[in-house]
Amino acid sequence: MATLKILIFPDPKLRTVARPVKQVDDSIIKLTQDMLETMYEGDGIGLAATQVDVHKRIIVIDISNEKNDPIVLINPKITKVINEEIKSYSEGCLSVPGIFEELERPSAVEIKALDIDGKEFTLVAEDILSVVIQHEMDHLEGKMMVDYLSNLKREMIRKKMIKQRVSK
Ligand code: GNR
Ligand code: NI
Repeated sequence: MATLKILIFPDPKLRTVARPVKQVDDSIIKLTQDMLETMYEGDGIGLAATQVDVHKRIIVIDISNEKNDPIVLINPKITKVINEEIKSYSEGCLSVPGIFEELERPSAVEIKALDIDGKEFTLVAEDILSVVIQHEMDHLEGKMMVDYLSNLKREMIRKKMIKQRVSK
């Protein structure tokens, strides 16, 4: 197992649209293991392959307190959006370290994806799981949480990230 380097906003590679996985083979399994290790090391609850500069449609998530309940989603598709209710949640991102912003999203989604065995499954997600899945699926489209903020706020965050990068 290995940890991977996480791209930091405003790295333009974070804007890449990820491509579907053709076959869930050993290299994909190893990648998901490395992504999980990277996510746990960063104290994250989700990670999209985009964030580690791999532009394939793969997401890992673990919202358990014990960090022992990993979920792998390959080629995920949102098949239903419960749009009647919009909920606000304070979101963070491993690619925008130290920034937390309240964002509004549909409260629940139904997703279809392939698991680590290449088998399709359906997941109905609510609350934090729904938020994280929508956040990660945005990454696969090259979209980030800062895109929902005002231009002014995004610009302040961009400057802060560049300053942090220089001082590291
Ligand atoms: O670790 C993370 N926490 C989080 C909190 C609220 C909403 C979304 C997230 S995802 C984030 C990890 C990350 O950057 N995933 O892309
Ligand atoms: Ni993120």
